[in-house]
Amino acid sequence: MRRGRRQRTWTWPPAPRGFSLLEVVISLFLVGTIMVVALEALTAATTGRARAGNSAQACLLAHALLQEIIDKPYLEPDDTAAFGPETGETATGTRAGFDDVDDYDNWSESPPETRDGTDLPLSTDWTRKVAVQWVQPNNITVNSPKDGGLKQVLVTVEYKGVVLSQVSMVVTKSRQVLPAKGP
Ligand SMILES: [Ca+2]
Ligand SMILES: [Ca+2]
Repeated sequence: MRRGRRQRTWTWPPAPRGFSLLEVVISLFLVGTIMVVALEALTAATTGRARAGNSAQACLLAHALLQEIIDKPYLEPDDTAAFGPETGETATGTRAGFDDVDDYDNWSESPPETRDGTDLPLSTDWTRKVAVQWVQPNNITVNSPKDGGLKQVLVTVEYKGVVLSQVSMVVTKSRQVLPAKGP
């Protein structure tokens, strides 16, 4: 008796086979890893862009206020001069009454505002502070207990309590500008 033989059938191209469980698991792992890396890169790029934008805004806020201050006369032009605001100059709670450089000493505003007290746009969470001090004529890095003709102005800008910008300048008495007196 002759035993029947099974015939094998070959096809071309070979019939596609499915993925094994191991291949599926490896693929899922690779896709997951790539997504995590991509998300981290996207987050880093977004954070970096926001940080650069904040730095630029801090720089603008600091320089705008510094320019306003150094444009003022070195000494009080109208009243008996005092270091800091003279009588009545803080009555409005704004910078509107400030008319000499040292009036701005210890000024702090949050959010930053215009001279008349109007909040600047997009300034929530921002703070500007000013410190003014006499410095020594022969070494402007050293404070002076008296007026030697030089005042250093330091403007600090913070975002959510973190200092992002500090700019300073020394104003000299020789460039003092007094208002014209009428007849
Ligand atoms: Ca003043
Ligand atoms: Ca003053």
